[in-house]
Amino acid sequence: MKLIIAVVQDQDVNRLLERLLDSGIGATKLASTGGFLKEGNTTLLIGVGEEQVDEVIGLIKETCKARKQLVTPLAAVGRSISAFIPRPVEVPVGGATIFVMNVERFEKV
Ligand code: 2BA
Repeated sequence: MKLIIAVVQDQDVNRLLERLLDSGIGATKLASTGGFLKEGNTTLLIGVGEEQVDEVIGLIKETCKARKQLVTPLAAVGRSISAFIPRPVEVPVGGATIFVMNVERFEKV
């Protein structure tokens, strides 16, 4: 068995959960915060058999879009404003950040 950990944008998560449910795949949704932007995103825990990993990654690719988000550089690194006025810059975010891990043991009791 594998555990897929997928960090996705909030805007995509409901459609992705619907697609997973339609395919009979269970998921747990956790509220999370990106370390760089310090904004909300969503982390899904998805436990599947090894043969379903590619199907899940395919659904994530179809559902989760890359977007651009504005970030003010000094705010992001937490330094005080001194010599210049910070200008927001665009950073690309997503579609999704995906980790696939081996599950040593799985039980529902
Ligand atoms: P954040 O950490 O808020 O990052 C949002 C986006 O900001 C990133 O999009 C990336 O394009 C940019 N970014 C991140 N760190 C940067 C840096 N040091 N310099 C310049 N730009 C930077 P994604 O790469 O698509 O990541 C989206 C979210 O996925 C991240 O939100 C974070 O929550 C998660 N993530 C990404 N890589 C990860 C990793 N190696 N481990 C755990 N979570 C990760």
